[in-house]
Amino acid sequence: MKLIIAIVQDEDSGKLMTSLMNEGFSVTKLATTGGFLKAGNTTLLIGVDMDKLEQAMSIIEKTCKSRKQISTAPSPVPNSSGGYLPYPVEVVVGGATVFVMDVDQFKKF
Ligand code: 2BA
Repeated sequence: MKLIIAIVQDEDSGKLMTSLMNEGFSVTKLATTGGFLKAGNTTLLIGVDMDKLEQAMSIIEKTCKSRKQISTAPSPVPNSSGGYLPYPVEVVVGGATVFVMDVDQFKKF
């Protein structure tokens, strides 16, 4: 068995959960925050049998779109008053960031 940890954008999470559950996958949704943008995103935990891994990955790939977001970064050089004013930067945020891990044991008590 494998555990898929998929970090996706909030906008994609509802559709992704529905698509996965329609195909019989069990999903747990966590409300998470990205370290760089410090904005909300969604992390899904999906436990899958080996033979269903590719199907789950393909649903994630098809459903999650990458988007551009504006963030701010501190200026690398000080301004005339010695401050470091933040300036806007454009970043492309996933698709999905996906980790696949081996599961040693899976039990429900
Ligand atoms: P955030 O950390 O908020 O990052 C949002 C987007 O900002 C990233 O999109 C990337 O395009 C950009 N970014 C991140 N760190 C950067 C940096 N040091 N300099 C410049 N740009 C940077 P994604 O790569 O698609 O990541 C989306 C979210 O997935 C991340 O949100 C984070 O929550 C998670 N993530 C990505 N890689 C990860 C990793 N190796 N481990 C854990 N979480 C990860």
